[in-house]
Amino acid sequence: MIVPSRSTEVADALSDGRPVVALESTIFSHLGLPSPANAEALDRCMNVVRAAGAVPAVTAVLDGVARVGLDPSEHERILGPAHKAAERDLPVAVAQRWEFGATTVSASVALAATAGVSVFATGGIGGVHRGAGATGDISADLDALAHHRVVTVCAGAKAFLDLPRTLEYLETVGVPVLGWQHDDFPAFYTRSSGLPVPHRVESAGEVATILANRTRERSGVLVGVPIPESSELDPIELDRVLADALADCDAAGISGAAITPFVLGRIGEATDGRSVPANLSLAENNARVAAEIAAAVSDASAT
Ligand code: PSU
Ligand code: MN
Repeated sequence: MIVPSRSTEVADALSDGRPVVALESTIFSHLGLPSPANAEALDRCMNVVRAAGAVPAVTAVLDGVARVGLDPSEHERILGPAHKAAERDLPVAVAQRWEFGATTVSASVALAATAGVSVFATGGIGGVHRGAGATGDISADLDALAHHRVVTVCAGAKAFLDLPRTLEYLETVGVPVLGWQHDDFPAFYTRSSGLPVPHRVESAGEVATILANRTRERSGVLVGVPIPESSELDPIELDRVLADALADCDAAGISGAAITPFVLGRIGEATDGRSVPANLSLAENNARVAAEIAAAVSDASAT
């Protein structure tokens, strides 16, 4: 089995029972955000986790080694072009000594769980793609949420996915979906997808208790945190932008793992970059909530 290498800071925090928050590297690479916003996103997420008293642990594969927690001198390495690494790619990235494998949500929750980190923050998760009935394109993120003992904190998923089917899938595989002080599953740039979450939670303590009382040893919990109101984009404009981005994706014959980065890039262009500050704001906000949850998980394990 893969044994990720933990930074000294992360290993020390875990052995002392202090809170740790895993962060994925795909969003900070060129696959997730354009430069220099990606560097700002990384800084803001790291800082907000530390300000809340937790230790940030970025996941990545560097020079063929799966890592949980990077040294600040290595941050530069995750801000550029990357090879996308989902969970199934991790053993390949090790065997073939990938210089930089950018870990997606599925790879990050797998590495976090193996390293003993219980809480993970990201921007948005992957999900069931529109038209999956024909293409079968369902993100490996969903299966990973079901099979690793990690709380994933996200702003929902982008509306270019099939959100009703994404929620159905999570129900089928037994992942509790919790709305953070909110009744709807969030849709990334907008606070509400129009789809209710099965359960609303008000506090980090509740999430920690839910994690502690799962019925399956290896299974996760998903928390949907709506984007802060002041950063939300206009839902009507966004619908149009998403429809255009998906049409462009079809016309360009893009398929498989390349779909998500392509559509993300198109949304950035079509909103004149206004999607980027929204993305930074929600990523930072998710990292803050994740740090609160990590603190509650540590407190619960100490008692
Ligand atoms: N959604 C975003 N930004 C992202 C991703 C998703 O808004 O950067 C990335 C995440 O790393 C996620 C991955 O795990 O895309 C999902 O890709 P796919 O659909 O190929 O499973
Ligand atoms: Mn896919």
